[in-house]
Amino acid sequence: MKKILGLVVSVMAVLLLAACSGTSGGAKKTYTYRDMVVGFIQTGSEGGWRAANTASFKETAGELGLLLKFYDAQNKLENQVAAFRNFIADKEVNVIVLAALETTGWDDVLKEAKDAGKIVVLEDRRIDASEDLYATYIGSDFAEEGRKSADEMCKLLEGSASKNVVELVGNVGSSAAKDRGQGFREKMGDCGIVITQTQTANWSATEGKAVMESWLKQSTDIQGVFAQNDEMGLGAILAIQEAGLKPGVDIKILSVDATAGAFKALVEGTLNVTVECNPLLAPQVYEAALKALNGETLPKWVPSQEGVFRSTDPNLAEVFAQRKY
Ligand code: GYE
Repeated sequence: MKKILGLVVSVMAVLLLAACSGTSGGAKKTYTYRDMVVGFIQTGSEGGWRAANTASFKETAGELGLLLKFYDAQNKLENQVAAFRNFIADKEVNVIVLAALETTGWDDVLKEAKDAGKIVVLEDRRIDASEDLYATYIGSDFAEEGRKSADEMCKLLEGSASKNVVELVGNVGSSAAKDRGQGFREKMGDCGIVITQTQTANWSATEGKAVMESWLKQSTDIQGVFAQNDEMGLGAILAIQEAGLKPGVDIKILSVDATAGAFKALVEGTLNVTVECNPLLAPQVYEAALKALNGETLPKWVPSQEGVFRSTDPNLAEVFAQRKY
């Protein structure tokens, strides 16, 4: 009798324990996209690349059936940090996606998000923070884009007696600007390129034109322009034309992104090269977030695959016609 009683008590204790631990023998919840509520903190709307990146997140959210709460920080870091904290406080949000304006200043909010049990995925821009504070980073190898840019500029300036290149920089705190500049400098020495001017034009066509105008007033002994994005390159092209010179001929122009504006300039011959930077990252980001929600450990960086497009490419018009952005 005592044995039976002891057995009954033991079984009840196990069931009680299981019930308290919430497992009660039931399977662990498996999340689907319909369970995902994503707080997305975008940089702003500074150009064609950014418009395509935003569209990717909005369109893919609709296709997958997840709820996207989109925030445009209007290129202000303080807005991004505030939005981050709002999404942490928002009980509905279980995933936070960040396109960081700057590489630094994220440790506090990332720790707060971790403590709140929120999944964080970095998209587009990498940051300087401990890897255990985010699930993964989905974005380009900007340093490789910089190295590709230098290699292509070397080809454009082959045979030129001088190889003076001016550099239009994105916003200086961003990983895209830092890494593209670093990559370009790693390889420019291979052919004797000298950077004679470098200045930020904040990813903007208007600022790119103004900066290029100021450089041309100082000297026209410029053989190449390395613009860290297409908008600034297109601005430089206008300034070169207004100075009575032929962009793409008198001065070689290379930019980064491969947006529609750049393809138009490639076809016209005013732009020589655009190095692709893929903005259509949402499918990879949402897939990574779902895996993280379901407890999977992810690689800390998933680089995008990207190409190079030149005004001399034989099938340029056909390629342009098939592109999404
Ligand atoms: O090159 C530029 C945008 O982070 C890769 O940001 C992105 C960059 C892109 O403003 O056009």
